[in-house]
Amino acid sequence: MKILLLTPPFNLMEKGYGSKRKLRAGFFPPLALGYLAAPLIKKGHQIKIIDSSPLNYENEDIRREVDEFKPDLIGISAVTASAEETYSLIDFLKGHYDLPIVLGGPHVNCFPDLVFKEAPKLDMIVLGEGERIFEEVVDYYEDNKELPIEVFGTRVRLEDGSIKMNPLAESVANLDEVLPPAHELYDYSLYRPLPLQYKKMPVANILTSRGCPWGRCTFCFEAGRASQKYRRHSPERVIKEIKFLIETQKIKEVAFWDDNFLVNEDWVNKFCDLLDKEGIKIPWSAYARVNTINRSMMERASKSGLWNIFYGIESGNQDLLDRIRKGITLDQIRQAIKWSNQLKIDSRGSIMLALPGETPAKALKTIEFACDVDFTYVQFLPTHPEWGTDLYDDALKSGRIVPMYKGRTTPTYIPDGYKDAEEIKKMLHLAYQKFYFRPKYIWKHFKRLRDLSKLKQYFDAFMYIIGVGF
Ligand code: B12
Repeated sequence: MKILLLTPPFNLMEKGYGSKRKLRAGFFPPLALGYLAAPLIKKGHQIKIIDSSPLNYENEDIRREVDEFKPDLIGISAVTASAEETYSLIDFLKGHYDLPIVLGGPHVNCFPDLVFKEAPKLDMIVLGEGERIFEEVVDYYEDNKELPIEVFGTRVRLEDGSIKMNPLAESVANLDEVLPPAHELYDYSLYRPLPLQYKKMPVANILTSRGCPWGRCTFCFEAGRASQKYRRHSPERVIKEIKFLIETQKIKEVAFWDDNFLVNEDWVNKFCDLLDKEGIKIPWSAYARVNTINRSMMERASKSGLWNIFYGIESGNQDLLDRIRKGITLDQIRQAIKWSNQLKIDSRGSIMLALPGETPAKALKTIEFACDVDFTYVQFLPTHPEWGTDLYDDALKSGRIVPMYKGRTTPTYIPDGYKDAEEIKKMLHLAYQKFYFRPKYIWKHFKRLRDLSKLKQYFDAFMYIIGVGF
């Protein structure tokens, strides 16, 4: 059977990152679609993946692809930020083709009731981990030429318009049973991380775990509607995937997108030992929490290629960190960045300005803290309370939501401590200026500029900062 898997058209740079500059960066292969494809390919189905954002596709471009590929079934993956585009795509496709459309992804998991209302022509949704459920749906459809109405983990629109809600499916207990994503379906030339967030191209994104071992931060879906049990692959399985990617896709770097990669020192040590044993010498980056790392783990990882760590810092005010249930202290942040700097591992801190309870004075304290702690890079973003998170409820209690979402750098929430969105915007600009235009900072980075390829990345990074910070 022919199955087309899609992400909807979405201007990631403008709507996602909020940059006014047209930078083709910050894209990664859609892992979810690759995971869904792998077991289907094994069964002999023909799968095509269309990742609309990096292709710059509109609905009409997708129509061209449908005409060419002639799928029997279409699967779409959506995040809440791309919900509008997803609904418009479903409408558009249903207007032109009599094809069943199945929707899955984080948006569906957060708002399963809403999607059927907002996309009146949608046939079916898949809740939770999709691999096994979608396989079952496809098997049934292949035999009967209609969508099944009783598969666990699905909800289906019936002929009378009502929705059949099936029980949820169990998620996979042993993650190693899940086949690696069908990397061969991605066009790796389309993908590129943000400037200065990679050393060598092409970069592959890999997940070694599902779920977040902390899972309590109020701003994150992992803490609420879309939370899932934490599970991790064996180090052996991850090494196998990296080797496959090096051999078949000529991958030169890996970006681990786990919510927290540097957790469980034994796992990390075993993984690094295996990298060394297999002679895999590629740079890699990862996300971490400042309270689960330690110096020996970082040192071991750095010896086997770790060069860049992304830390969720959020604020330089302890009371605000506690309010969002971040579970970290300012001392832990200082300590983590001190270790990173000692071990020459780049650090990127992500900071949320205008959290509930924040005042301009507290924001200045956060900016000062970021400069003082000496991260390699920092991104400052205005708090965007995602509907359905605990932060959203908290935000409503002490501030107001501005409904217009125009990208991550546009304030959508004004805490009581601020006059208006303009004041938050000015604070964001000030944050970028204060952090990036310090003579000490500029000199430090000037010294790092050793080759021309780095120069191009610095130029792109400069344009990106101008795009989001000015
Ligand atoms: C990597 C990543 C990115 C990367 C790359 C995205 C990509 N191409 O894969 C980048 C940096 C580009 C990114 C951008 C954004 N991201 Co992001 N991202 C992630 C991250 C860390 C991993 C995603 C992933 O690969 N998961 C692994 C797969 C296997 O899980 P999955 O996507 O849930 O898919 C499974 C099921 O949902 C289901 N499924 C999914 N799709 C479909 C489709 C069908 C047909 C079926 C049947 C089933 C199905 O089956 C899959 C396999 O089991 C997640 C957090 C996380 N840990 O999941 C956030 C996450 C998805 N991102 C999030 C957000 C908010 C964004 C941005 C809006 C941020 C921003 N303002 O820019 C943008 C939106 C861009 C976009 N249009 O996708 C939120 C989404 C919340 C929500 N309610 O929608 C998440 C959940 C983070 C969070 N905890 O809040 N992101």
